[in-house]
Amino acid sequence: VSTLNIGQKLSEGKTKQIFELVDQPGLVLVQSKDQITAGNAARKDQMEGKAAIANKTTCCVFKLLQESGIKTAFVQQHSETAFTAAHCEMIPIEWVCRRVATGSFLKRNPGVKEGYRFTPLKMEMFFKDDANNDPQWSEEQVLAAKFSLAGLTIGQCEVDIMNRSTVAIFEILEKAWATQNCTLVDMKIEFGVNVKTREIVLSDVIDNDSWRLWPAGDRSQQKDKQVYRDLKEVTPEAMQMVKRNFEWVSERVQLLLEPQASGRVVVLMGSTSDMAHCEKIKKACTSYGLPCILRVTSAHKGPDETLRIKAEYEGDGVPTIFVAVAGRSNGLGPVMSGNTAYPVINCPPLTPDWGAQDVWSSLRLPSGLGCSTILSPDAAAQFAAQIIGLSNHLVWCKLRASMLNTWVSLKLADQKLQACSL
Ligand SMILES: Nc1ncnc2c1ncn2[C@@H]1O[C@H](COP(=O)(O)OP(=O)(O)OP(=O)(O)O)[C@@H](O)[C@H]1O
Ligand SMILES: *[C@@H]1O[C@H](CO)[C@@H](O)[C@H](O)[C@H]1NC(C)=O
Ligand SMILES: *[C@@H]1O[C@H](CO)[C@@H](O)[C@H](O)[C@H]1NC(C)=O
Ligand SMILES: *[C@@H]1O[C@H](CO)[C@@H](O)[C@H](O)[C@H]1NC(C)=O
Ligand SMILES: CC(=O)N[C@H]1CO[C@H](CO)[C@@H](O)[C@@H]1O
Ligand SMILES: [Mg+2]
Repeated sequence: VSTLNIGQKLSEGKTKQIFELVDQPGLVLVQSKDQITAGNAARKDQMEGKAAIANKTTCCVFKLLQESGIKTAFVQQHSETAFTAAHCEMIPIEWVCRRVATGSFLKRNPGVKEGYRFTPLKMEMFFKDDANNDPQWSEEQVLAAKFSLAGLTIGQCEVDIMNRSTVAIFEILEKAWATQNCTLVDMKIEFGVNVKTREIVLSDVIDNDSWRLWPAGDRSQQKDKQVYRDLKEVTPEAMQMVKRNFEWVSERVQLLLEPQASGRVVVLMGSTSDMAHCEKIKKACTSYGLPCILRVTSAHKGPDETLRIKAEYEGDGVPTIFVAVAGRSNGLGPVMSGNTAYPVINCPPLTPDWGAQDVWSSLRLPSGLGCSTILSPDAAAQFAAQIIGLSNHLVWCKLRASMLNTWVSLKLADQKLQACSL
């Protein structure tokens, strides 16, 4: 535990305190309290160790999101019960995202049966207003409020970005929990405006208060705070059960950060003259957390070696994608494709002089071959990641976040262009 120079308390709520950090302008310390509340604090009990569990849950979840590429306020864990985060001005809206209908949704939408699955996900917004029990708001109401935080006015563009981000965050957590045979039923999150960068980032915390989790999709085994809300009477035994459920989650939340499946990309190049092209593939694979191995072999000049190298990677059971990099006539990819059940991607380094002719050696193939051809080294790596991502949630989460970030940059670029041309 490093020592922080803790400054004045900036705010305090029902579950946490926010402190300024004297030596780190722009950052705050988020300190959890050992208190569990429900029904807007109508019920309140101390639960020893709850803060530590909440902190661990938040830290693991934010780490998963951060490593995936989602922009969050989280910086790092500080102690058992605290973490440092970017100082944000909070947007007073709770974004709720649902996969399965349950809880308050059923009350507000009579007739809908519990267990109804939303595809696409159902989005709802609630204005954070304790005095009025957090009323549900429409998009138009959010826009009409014209919130201004850290110098940023919350308009259509900002609402769209939060909406899209909430969906991506839900899908990432849903995918991660699925590895533990757990259904993420619904989730609520909050966004803030980073006071330094004026960016909208996921803020506050994500812990048991924030979601419903049903192991094996079974509501009767739920492990979230609903168990506490549903208690008829708060007895020491009942609180022990709530705590055991919380501990069940905190044991598993760590597993969300661990890969559940292996995978690798093996780039075969016909000659080291294509090394720069191959290094680009490797760099892009690394950005998805995919191990990438470079080998030199020519299917024309050393077919025995090519097949021996192939056998090396078929022999240890690690799911492998071969990328063939061969200039002029690409014999490498098609020969590999005809002799392995693993996927093969041709990524020929085409040259301006003969490229238009050379590409046909990758495209026009004997029957029975299923190799694909992707010209851009980045795109070849992305396609390999998409295949591995079918069984590896950490890779899938990076792809999902990258798709969100691309969408957001386009949106912001358009907004900037419109502002300039006004
Ligand atoms: N990174 C951050 N920077 C600044 N403030 C933050 C940050 N993260 C959380 N906060 C704020 O800290 C305050 C205390 O949090 P807490 O969750 O305890 O409040 P609360 O009583 O639940 O009230 P609320 O209904 O606003 O959540 C909240 O106002 C929250 O928005
Ligand atoms: C809370 O944060 C600290 C900071 O490093 C971390 O080590 C700890 O595991 C977290 N919480 C719990 C419950 O352990
Ligand atoms: C969020 O996006 C979805 C899909 O585009 C849309 O149907 C919904 O109205 C949006 N909700 C809000 C609150 O912006
Ligand atoms: C999830 O369920 C499957 C099938 O029932 C089982 O094989 C697997 O071990 C379970 N995984 C976890 C993490 O519980
Ligand atoms: C706020 C909250 O209740 N968080 C819980 C989420 O999950 C962990 C797992 O044990 C609990 O300890 C937390 O208290
Ligand atoms: Mg709160």
